[in-house]
Amino acid sequence: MQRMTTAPAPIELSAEDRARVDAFEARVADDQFIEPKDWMPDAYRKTLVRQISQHAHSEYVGMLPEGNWITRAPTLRRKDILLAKVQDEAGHALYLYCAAETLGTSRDQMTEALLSGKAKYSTIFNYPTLTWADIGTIGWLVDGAAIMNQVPLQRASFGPYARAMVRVCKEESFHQRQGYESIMALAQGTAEQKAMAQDALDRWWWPVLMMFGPPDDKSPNSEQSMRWRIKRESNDTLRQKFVDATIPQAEAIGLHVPDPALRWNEAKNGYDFGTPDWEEFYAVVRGEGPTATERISERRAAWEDGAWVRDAAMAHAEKHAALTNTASTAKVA
Ligand code: FAQ
Repeated sequence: MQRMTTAPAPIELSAEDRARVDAFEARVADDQFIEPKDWMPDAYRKTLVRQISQHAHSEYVGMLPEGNWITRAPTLRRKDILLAKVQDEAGHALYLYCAAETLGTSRDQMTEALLSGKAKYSTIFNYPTLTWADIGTIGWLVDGAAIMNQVPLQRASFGPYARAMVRVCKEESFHQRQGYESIMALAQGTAEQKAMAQDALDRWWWPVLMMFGPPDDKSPNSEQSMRWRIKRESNDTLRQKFVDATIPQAEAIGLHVPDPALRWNEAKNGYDFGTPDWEEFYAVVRGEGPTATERISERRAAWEDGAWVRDAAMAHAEKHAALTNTASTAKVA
């Protein structure tokens, strides 16, 4: 007997749920912010937790490559700037963890996901910082790429994420400028300093282009995230904008971007450029990056070493709450 094949039946929503979904979608389409207490589809909540927590982890792990150079900064001024910058990254992680917490996930759950490898963080922080020029290059290019990606996120549909991005973008702008100024000093310095700046650009260029994520036709989350107005611009659009903004900056300080395919395309009013090594990207995403093991073990050690501080803060809060309760009970009596 021949079996009839039928398409799976679409999930039926109750009239009440249909009305909620319609109202949610209308608000998103009208560019209104969705706030934590508003009703939202589960999948929207999950996507936000995924993206915001991974963004927070990136800021948090992202302190390590530069933190590694604080004691070795060449002057007191550079040390001061670097210390402030690394502290800013910790602050960004905190705003983002707080924004994710408003969606009903806890800091402990997010940390567990990072340390167990379940949650990702940006591939870029799995590369080593070998010389002082790497620090200027991170400010110039990594913060530069981060801003390019984060400016549109200031208009993300989820209010707490969008508002966190406003402050983050202001600080990242400062980071980008200090990085460019630092790399400019090297590029205009001695022949050895210029060579060090060029070597850093050679090593960081392609990993920075990978920060924007896979090409649009290989990006499984983009379509839905753009429909929900979480992402406002596609991975490839932002990568192109970054290349167009950065090439003149490299040329202005006499550095050479290591891409033989790079050329100005008058018709598209932008640069044509080569293809990043996507195999390398996916390997780093899988946790096989050059410094992946070191980064996670440092974060695990920091979490474990800080346990007594969290315990002490909880004990203090409980003692304070008990005292307040006793005082208010006495007042009522
Ligand atoms: N690294 O479908 P898509 C910074 C994953 S902050 C690792 O395109 P989506 C500040 C992606 O998660 C840098 N994984 O995904 C700083 C997904 O896997 P999943 C971080 C990546 O979410 C500077 C899969 O590939 N910024 O640097 C990467 O629509 C200096 C498929 O990809 C943000 O997080 C990657 N590069 O688009 C700190 C910005 N790319 O999760 C210290 C917010 C993709 O389904 C020093 N995030 N994947 O398992 C976003 O805009 C987006 O999440 C994208 C990815 C664009 C990163």
